[in-house]
Amino acid sequence: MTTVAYLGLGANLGDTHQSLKDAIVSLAQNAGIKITGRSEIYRSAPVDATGDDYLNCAIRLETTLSARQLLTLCLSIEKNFGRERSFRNAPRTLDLDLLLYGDKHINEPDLLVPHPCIAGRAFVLLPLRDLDFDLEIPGIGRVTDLLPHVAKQRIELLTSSCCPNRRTSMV
Ligand code: PH2
Ligand code: MG
Ligand code: MG
Repeated sequence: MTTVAYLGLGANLGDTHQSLKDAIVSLAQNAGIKITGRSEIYRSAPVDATGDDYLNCAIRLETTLSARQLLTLCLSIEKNFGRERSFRNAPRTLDLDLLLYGDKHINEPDLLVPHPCIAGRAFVLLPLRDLDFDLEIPGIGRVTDLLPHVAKQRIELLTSSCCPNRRTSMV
């Protein structure tokens, strides 16, 4: 059985653009993962965090892995990229967040799906809209309806390549 999942990628330490690209390659090397879409890459101001601007993007994948296996894989890839967890939301070489796993709700201490921060963050919503314009976040609402509420967050497009769904405005 396969499940469609969405991951959010972020980095604000080191060669961030290269790290996002390499992380996608690392994920694709797993036999249980088929990447079916990647968003544009955005530069965004840190939200509830310090340090340099982030680069962010998101990917869609089909996977035979469970949500727990996917989380474990993400954590191990983050570690391979030199991620250190010195304090909450510390600058990081790579952050891989499991945003959505099918239409599942998961409520475990270290695994909350949908990701609890999806609704309030432009750096998650804009990449998700690139991937699927009509995406509905289970129990929360449509990405396009959430975007106007985060319109004040500073975010700009870094790449412009792959996404027919992309619109420049948040409303
Ligand atoms: N990630 C955070 C906290 N704040 N801000 C931006 N712009 N991008 C992020 O990926 C990000 C953040 C916690 O994971
Ligand atoms: Mg995160
Ligand atoms: Mg994370």
